[in-house]
Amino acid sequence: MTDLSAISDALAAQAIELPSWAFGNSGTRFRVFGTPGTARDPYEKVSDAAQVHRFTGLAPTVALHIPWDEVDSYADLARHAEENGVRLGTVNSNTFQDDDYKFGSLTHSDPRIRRKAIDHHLRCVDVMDATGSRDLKIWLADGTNYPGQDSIRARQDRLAESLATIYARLGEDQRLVLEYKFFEPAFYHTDVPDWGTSYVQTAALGDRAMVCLDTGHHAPGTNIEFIVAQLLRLGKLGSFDFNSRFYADDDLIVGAADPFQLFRILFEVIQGGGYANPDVAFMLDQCHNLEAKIPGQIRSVLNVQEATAKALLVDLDALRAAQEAHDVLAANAVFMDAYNTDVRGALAAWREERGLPGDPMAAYLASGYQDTIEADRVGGTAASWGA
Ligand code: LRH
Ligand code: MN
Ligand code: MN
Repeated sequence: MTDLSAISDALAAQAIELPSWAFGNSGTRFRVFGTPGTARDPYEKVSDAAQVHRFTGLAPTVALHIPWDEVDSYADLARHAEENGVRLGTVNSNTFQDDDYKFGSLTHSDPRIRRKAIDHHLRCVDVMDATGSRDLKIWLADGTNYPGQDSIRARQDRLAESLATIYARLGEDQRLVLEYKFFEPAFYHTDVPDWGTSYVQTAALGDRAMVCLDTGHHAPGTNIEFIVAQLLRLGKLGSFDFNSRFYADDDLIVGAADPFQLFRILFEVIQGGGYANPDVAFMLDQCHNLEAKIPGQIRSVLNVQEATAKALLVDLDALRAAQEAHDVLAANAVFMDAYNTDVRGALAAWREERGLPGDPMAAYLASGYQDTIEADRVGGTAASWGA
């Protein structure tokens, strides 16, 4: 069995934030299928997220999305989280499901709409104050569909102004992370399409504004680990939204489509000092359209843990020696040796040493929680992506 003793402390430091929306029903524009036992409100989403942490020890926080996770008292929701052994984390804003934002939100040419979008973000900061959350995560659907539709440049200027107003409202210990995405729902141009735009906009704000990298938000073939290395170099990598994709922004289980890419990303994170570093938040941004949601999230965090263990196992001395000698094949072999190591048995033993189940997935299925929620949650409407 692989010896994990040298990386044991590093593994113990791992913390992955879960998205509340992964516990609601979701789908494509063709159909949202129901799944038995799906959470009906933010309280049930948090309870379900807590199960993932209970069986893996990997997921101590839950991200909220406003207004999907609207509740009367966020302090009460935070209490509920703590009673369940987790905490509330990042607050995500949402300016993409309101008719007013048809032509933009923080970039809109009409000052009234822009103000409304800014006010939504200020409210999100109020929520953060109540929950003790550190990060406000902003992803904008803003953009245009046709060349000439609007001034690309004027929209950047308006975005800068709106972000500055939001940034000024943040507390000393709070941060703003700006997520980029190269397309969808806008198809000609997106106002924050790439890490460069996110970097430029957040650099203008200050040190507490960082970039959020969603692994599904790049053109096919993009070398994402290069972006990771660059942002860490610049001190601007604030957070990850992990998921995997075959085609577009598929939001599938992280490590499912391309486990090698996940390994390469985590290797750059570790080399760049971004691992176990409070400045870099590791979140999932996924949807479970077909599979059960809690096991789907358990699989996800275990995939991240497995890739992390492999990335931590790279023999750096051997790698550097091969690199210095420009021995291309030897360097690549050192890298691949770590990736090809089967760490599953060793990780199971590592978990058991810490009082966790060796096989979290089996332990969850045996716990009866899934049967209970399927039997109990029959009334009401299951929460869905967007409600
Ligand atoms: C946009 C996005 C963003 C949203 C989430 C639901 O595609 O990745 O992070 O908040 O999906
Ligand atoms: Mn995302
Ligand atoms: Mn996305």
